[in-house]
Amino acid sequence: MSQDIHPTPPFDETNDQTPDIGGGLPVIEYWAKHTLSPEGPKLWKTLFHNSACLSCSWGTGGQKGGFTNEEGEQLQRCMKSVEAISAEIKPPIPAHFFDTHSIEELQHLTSMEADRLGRLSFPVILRAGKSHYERISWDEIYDLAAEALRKSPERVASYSSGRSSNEAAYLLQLMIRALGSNNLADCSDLCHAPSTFALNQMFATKTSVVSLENLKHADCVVLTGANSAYNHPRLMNELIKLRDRGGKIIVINPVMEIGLVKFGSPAFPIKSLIPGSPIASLYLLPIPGSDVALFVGIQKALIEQGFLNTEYLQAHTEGWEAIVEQAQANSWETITGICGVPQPEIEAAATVIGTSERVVFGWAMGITQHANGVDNVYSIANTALMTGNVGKEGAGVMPVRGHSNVQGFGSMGVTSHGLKQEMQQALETLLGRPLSRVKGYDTRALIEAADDGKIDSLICLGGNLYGANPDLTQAKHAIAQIETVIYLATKPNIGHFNGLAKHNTIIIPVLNRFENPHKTTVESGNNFVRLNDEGKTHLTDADLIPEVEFLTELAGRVHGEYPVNWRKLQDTKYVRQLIGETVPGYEKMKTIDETKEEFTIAGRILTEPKFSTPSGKALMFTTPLPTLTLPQPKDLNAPDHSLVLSLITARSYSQHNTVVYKIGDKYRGMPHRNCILMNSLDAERAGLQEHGRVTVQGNAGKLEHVEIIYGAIRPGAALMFYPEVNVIFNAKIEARSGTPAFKRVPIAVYAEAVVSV
Ligand SMILES: Nc1nc2c(c(=O)[nH]1)N[C@H]1C(S)=C(S)[C@@H](COP(=O)(O)OP(=O)(O)OC[C@H]3O[C@@H](n4cnc5c(=O)[nH]c(N)nc54)[C@H](O)[C@@H]3O)O[C@H]1N2
Ligand SMILES: Nc1nc2c(c(=O)[nH]1)N[C@H]1C(S)=C(S)[C@@H](COP(=O)(O)OP(=O)(O)OC[C@H]3O[C@@H](n4cnc5c(=O)[nH]c(N)nc54)[C@H](O)[C@@H]3O)O[C@H]1N2
Ligand code: SF4
Ligand SMILES: [Mo]
Repeated sequence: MSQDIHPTPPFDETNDQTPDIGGGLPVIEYWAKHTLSPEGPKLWKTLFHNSACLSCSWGTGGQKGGFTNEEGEQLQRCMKSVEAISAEIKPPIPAHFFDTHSIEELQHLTSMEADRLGRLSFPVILRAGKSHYERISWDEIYDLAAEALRKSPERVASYSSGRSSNEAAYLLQLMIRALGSNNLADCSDLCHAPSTFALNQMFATKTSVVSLENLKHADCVVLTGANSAYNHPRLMNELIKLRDRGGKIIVINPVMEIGLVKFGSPAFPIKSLIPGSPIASLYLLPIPGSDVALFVGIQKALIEQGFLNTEYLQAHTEGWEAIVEQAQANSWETITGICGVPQPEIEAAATVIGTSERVVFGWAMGITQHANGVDNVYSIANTALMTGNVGKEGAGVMPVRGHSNVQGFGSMGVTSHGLKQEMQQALETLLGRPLSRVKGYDTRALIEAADDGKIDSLICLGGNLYGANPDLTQAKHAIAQIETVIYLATKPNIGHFNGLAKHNTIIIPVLNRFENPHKTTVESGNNFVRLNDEGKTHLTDADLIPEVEFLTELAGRVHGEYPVNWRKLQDTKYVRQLIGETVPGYEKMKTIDETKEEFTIAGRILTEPKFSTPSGKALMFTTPLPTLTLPQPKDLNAPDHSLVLSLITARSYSQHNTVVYKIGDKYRGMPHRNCILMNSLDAERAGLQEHGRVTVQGNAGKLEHVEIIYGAIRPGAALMFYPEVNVIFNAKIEARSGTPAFKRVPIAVYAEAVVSV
């Protein structure tokens, strides 16, 4: 008999369209369909290539083959990896495609249609006043790009997404900083920036302190605001193994994500794949945005149950008394009133944490993408410290990162949030002068600055700046104020057709990770550096360029030989040497070309409670409980009878960020993109019905004809898919990290008027 505690209905109500387990046979069907299709041989070849998976930060694959994780365990590729590769090995966009399709036509493409156009395979430009993208020569590209970079440094910016290599990331930031600009906006600004900020304040580190090996020793995992069954599938194997060895898992999420209840993993074909393995021992469903209150509640219960580790707090932390006081001062009524989780469930969570020996606290976007995202992270880490769970084997704080190399971008210095002292000094020595003291624009600040006409030139290393931002109308308008925008990309996306510059928009087709003619490296969310071997592209007659080649050529034209011989750096071995000399913890990069030794970055994994803060202790910060209100319908320009809900904007099962691979989400029972997942109680309270069509109105726009889907989600909350939904709201911004509150968006929902004749 299972001892697992799950909330009673109506929270765990599901609709009949959804499967009983996450993962399971559909995963195998997907593998079979793709690997046995005409693209199969190419897919297999790529899967076996010695390079890291393109998709998520879990970081599977590398020198020991595509299927191995850093512990040398085999069969670690998931279906998401196949999905990502399959999108990259598509045929090229036909040579005359852009001649026959105007920009106006292209602006009507959905995300999925844009991706399905094929691989970008020749450079194009859209000139002011022209109706079509047209081919452009490399000479003209370099002339235009160099001229764009020669504008005054504070008017030049970059944006990047975490799929490119460490080498490209390092070169990008060196080129921009050598101009005297710190405008290095990055997708992490929209993602884990609150984790980076909070961990740096508390522990003087910016990343997870847990290694994969460490995770294998945990006897409890608290997974908050992360839908890992969709977004980090190989983490699920670790959770299954943890349950098998008698450990406990607490899941905290306003949505009952089926894969976090039970997951069928192909890695365990007999015992797990079909029946599914239990994941959550305890599943708590808080009100979106209330995690601080919930964690303060857990802290209160830990104190009441005698689990406060005072000895540890005294020896290894500062500021703990205020945290204890805060937990004691807030009443149970206040806490449960804010988070909506009953006291016995919070107490049960505290008992599980308090009686476990080694607890790992993991989290993702459900924690960071809130107006108080930094406080959310503080409250999780405070809970970990109160139980002595940071700085020991098998325990710690583990932000579950996004893109496959987003963490590497941070390590390489692609950030506008300030560098580690050591790295700043190393760069200043290299540049022979101080870095600019003008704070750079992060992603939101970049959009605001562009909107105000303060940006002349923007270079985008991957990503979809337009589609990833809230308020797409503003994003489009803002990008349109920039004179020159240069996109380096592997595939077309809606940003290339809607994020258009005032004068010139240039799209440069690049080789991806498994196609580059040179070696590259990436860093996983577990702080492990992977070496990717050289590869070949299937686009034989195409005119693509490696990112490193483009960046070094451009930098050479702008900077001459300052501060390095850029053209020499086209051999990425020399970039790795520079990285080894200037990036803290990356010393082993200097010799990786000879040794081929992939490595864990020095100083990141904490197995002893010794922190790099000035006092050597972890600093704890109090976390004000959030006041969670929702506007009135009229504040959103909606009819008075509208239902106001707090909307979670998230990923469907088959998408990678702004790129949609398939329109439905079978695990949540959402058949297409224009659906809203809500609790039946809410709908019925407002006189709405399942499959009814509604208008969903935010503070910046509305979506019409949206289909209601009933699901296992807290009453008062709803879920829709990004990027489509980004058109309806302008998000609140977390003040310390700049991250938008994508997970608590106030919306008004109302039935469409029935036109009578
Ligand atoms: N296949 C695939 N893999 C991916 C990605 C992808 O798009 N596709 N994207 C990559 C990137 S860049 C990232 S950042 C990660 C994203 O990985 P996730 O963070 O898992 O992605 P989201 O879809 O944003 O899901 C957030 C989860 O938080 C929950 N949540 C929302 N609000 C709250 C709240 O207030 N409190 C709590 N406790 N939970 C809440 C939601 O219900 C949802 O389950 O995945 C990475 N991996
Ligand atoms: N409403 C809402 N908005 C969100 C989020 C949310 O949860 N809700 N999540 C936010 C998060 S966590 C993130 S990380 C951002 C994601 O924001 P981005 O990282 O900007 O967007 P992606 O969709 O990942 O970018 C995909 C594009 O990258 C390009 N690309 C892929 N591989 C490569 C490569 O190797 N090199 C180059 N040069 N280009 C490549 C392709 O052109 C592809 O179309 O979105 C954010 N926006
Ligand atoms: S878990 Fe992430 S890194 Fe591992 S194979 Fe799947 S998508 Fe790739
Ligand atoms: Mo992300």
